[in-house]
Amino acid sequence: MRTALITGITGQDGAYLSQLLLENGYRVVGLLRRSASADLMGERLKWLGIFEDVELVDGDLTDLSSLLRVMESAAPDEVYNLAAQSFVATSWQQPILTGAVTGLGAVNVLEAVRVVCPQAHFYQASSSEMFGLIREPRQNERTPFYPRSPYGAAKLFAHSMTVNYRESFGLHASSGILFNHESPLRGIEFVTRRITDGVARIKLGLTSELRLGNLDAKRDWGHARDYVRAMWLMLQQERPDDYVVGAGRNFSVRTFAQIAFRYVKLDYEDYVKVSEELKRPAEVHELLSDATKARKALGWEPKISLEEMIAEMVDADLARHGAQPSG
Ligand code: NDP
Ligand code: GDR
Repeated sequence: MRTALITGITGQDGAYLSQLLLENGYRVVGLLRRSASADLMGERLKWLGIFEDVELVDGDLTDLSSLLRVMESAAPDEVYNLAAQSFVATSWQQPILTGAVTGLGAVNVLEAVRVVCPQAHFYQASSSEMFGLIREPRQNERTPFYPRSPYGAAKLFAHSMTVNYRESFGLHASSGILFNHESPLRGIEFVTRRITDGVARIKLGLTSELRLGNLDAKRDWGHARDYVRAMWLMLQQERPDDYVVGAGRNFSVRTFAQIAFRYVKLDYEDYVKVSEELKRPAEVHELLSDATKARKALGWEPKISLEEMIAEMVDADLARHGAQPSG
């Protein structure tokens, strides 16, 4: 039985990746940071019905000693570094924490792998936010980076260190440069969940408006369930490498809202209000992937359409607020 260690197991991707690995017969060990609200942890794993099937071990990305200990006890064949301060807007308010967790934290994991289990295959959760102010209309592995937030800059540092550990120490270290991926398990602060939760509340008469920031930003959105499969495929390759993963088409926040409201037979223009304070100090206006390499080398294809994903997310939010699915 192969063992996978996942940092960030309690997040959106950690939950779906755990499910995929369990289905493939893995022993799944996840890093859990200490919380005073321990009883509230693991909600996403519970939602997927796999909470009892994973092993959770204490540790924090900023504490190298805890990572060394966890590597020794878990003895992983594969390590997926998904933990991060992952909300871009917060990274301007907490730039030092974001650097410590999202940037240096990745180096702590790389160090622990190098010292304890150098044969393990390592995955770094890199991000399309590293492209920031885009240098090419479609971004692939050769597109220059231009991060626009402390988050993007921290991810670029972690990404560069992953390449460096591969080239300096021969680690089987790969990076997935993933474009936005969403699901019913997306954190409530991200724009897609904010919209689908708002749609559900409005439909049920719990509120009468939805406040959003920049409606013109465009993102290349996919479903997390599709994207964690790409992570796993990368670690099954003989040689480590970097891959862009995205659907290859983008939509504006406005269009996402339009589709979500239309799904419950409402018009977004009647409910969406723009709040200046939800706009960012520096915006990533648009992102669009060229995932040719992942398609060819990994045989990866996304299977879930944007419309299917939005329907699933709205239905899940309606159910969370106590209603029946509408579709
Ligand atoms: P989430 O924000 O849902 O999950 C982040 C995870 O990191 C949580 O499990 C969180 O734990 C954990 N974490 C945060 N700080 C620490 C710490 N100091 N020590 C240990 N664990 C910590 O992110 P996603 O699942 O959406 O994303 C997974 C990764 O992929 C992230 O690195 C993200 O930046 C990156 N990424 C995401 C994309 C997306 O569209 N979703 C696209 C590209 C990259 P807790 O539950 O305790 O808060
Ligand atoms: P992003 O995701 O910053 O792309 O990072 P987010 O959903 O937060 O924003 C996407 C775009 O929508 C605009 N926007 C709003 N965003 C939020 N959160 N709330 C709003 O009300 C709102 N209105 C408009 C934003 O300005 C932005 O342009 C996500 C995270 O998962 C990162 O961790 C990951 O690396 C990248 O995706 C790829």
